[in-house]
Amino acid sequence: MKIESITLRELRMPLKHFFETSFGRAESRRILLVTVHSEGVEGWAECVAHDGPFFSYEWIETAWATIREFLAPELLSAKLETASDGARYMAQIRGHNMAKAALENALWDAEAQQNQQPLWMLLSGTRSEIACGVSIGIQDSHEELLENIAIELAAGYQRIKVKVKPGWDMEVLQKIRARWPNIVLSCDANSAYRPSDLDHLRRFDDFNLLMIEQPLWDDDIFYHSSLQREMKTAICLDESIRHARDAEQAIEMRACRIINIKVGRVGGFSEAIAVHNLCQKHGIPVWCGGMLETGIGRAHNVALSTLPNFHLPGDVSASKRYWAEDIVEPEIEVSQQGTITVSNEAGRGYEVKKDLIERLTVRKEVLQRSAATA
Ligand code: OSB
Ligand code: MG
Repeated sequence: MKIESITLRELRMPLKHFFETSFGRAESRRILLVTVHSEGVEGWAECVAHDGPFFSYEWIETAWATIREFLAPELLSAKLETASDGARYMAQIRGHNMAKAALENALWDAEAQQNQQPLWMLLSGTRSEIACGVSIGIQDSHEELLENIAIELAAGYQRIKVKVKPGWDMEVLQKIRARWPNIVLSCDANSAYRPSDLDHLRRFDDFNLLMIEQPLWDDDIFYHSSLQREMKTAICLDESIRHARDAEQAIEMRACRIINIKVGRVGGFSEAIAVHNLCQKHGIPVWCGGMLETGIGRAHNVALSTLPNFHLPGDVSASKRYWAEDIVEPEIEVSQQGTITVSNEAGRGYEVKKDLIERLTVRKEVLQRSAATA
């Protein structure tokens, strides 16, 4: 795979509805898109870094600068056989997984197109349909949250996840369970609690939750393992799992019983597959997390979710929950049974709407293969 150039674009897109977590509220997104131009095809991917360093230290400006200064030059002078080789060329740059993932995933999309093969097959996926859940943010009132849950259940979603934090937890869960005693329900704290909250955290056990996601620090495994011993509810790690080695430690230490895989957080499809395979070997089910992606990142999440150990519904939901108009065609749609049927087109399976992308673009930079390596 010879890479002739790489295009970076920043888009501004308002969210249909604000999304609030324990670390803050987002009303809109700055979207970083990567296009890899290689031997007649365009591989597209989305960098899932957000507008500020809150979910992780990466944000759109660090990703843009790291890609431009360090990662893209590696790939533009590399000799790649396959997309996964890209990960090895970028490995000497520490961290910056979301920036790396955007490049590597664009290579996978390009490779799938060059092979005239659907991306999910290139990733060794085995499902033609994936199970979908929704993640519902903190709302202005309990009533609004309950109303939102009712809407998503009526749409067919198989699992409801609510964001929690101190002051938006026990009462909220009580009200949800009073109205829907039997739905598949989980919660995500995004690091809002501390080990000293143990007595409080134990009360999550009263709600028959599928899991509690990332209750403690974003970079912690050790204290989660102490906490898992004290709780019946399965802990799921999100932020703490940056690569397969983290997953291995977490499993060894029994810090969680479930792992959320976000392809951006772990640095790309190669590492996501490694985390998936490791979890499968140890009997730890995984599910695909979301980062409020546009259709491009979402298409990649759909493809990843076809791997066999994605046993639980992911945070991969319909485009229309986020965007007035998505930048792919068709938009990502979810059936009344809460499933997405995987596309059998070559590559990511969703066309990019180039005119719309051009109109939404506020910044663009083309990185060329240097004359010396051409
Ligand atoms: O922790 O899973 C998370 C959104 C932004 C940052 C972190 C998270 C989330 C979500 C939303 O839960 C998932 C989605 O709908 O894309
Ligand atoms: Mg999470």
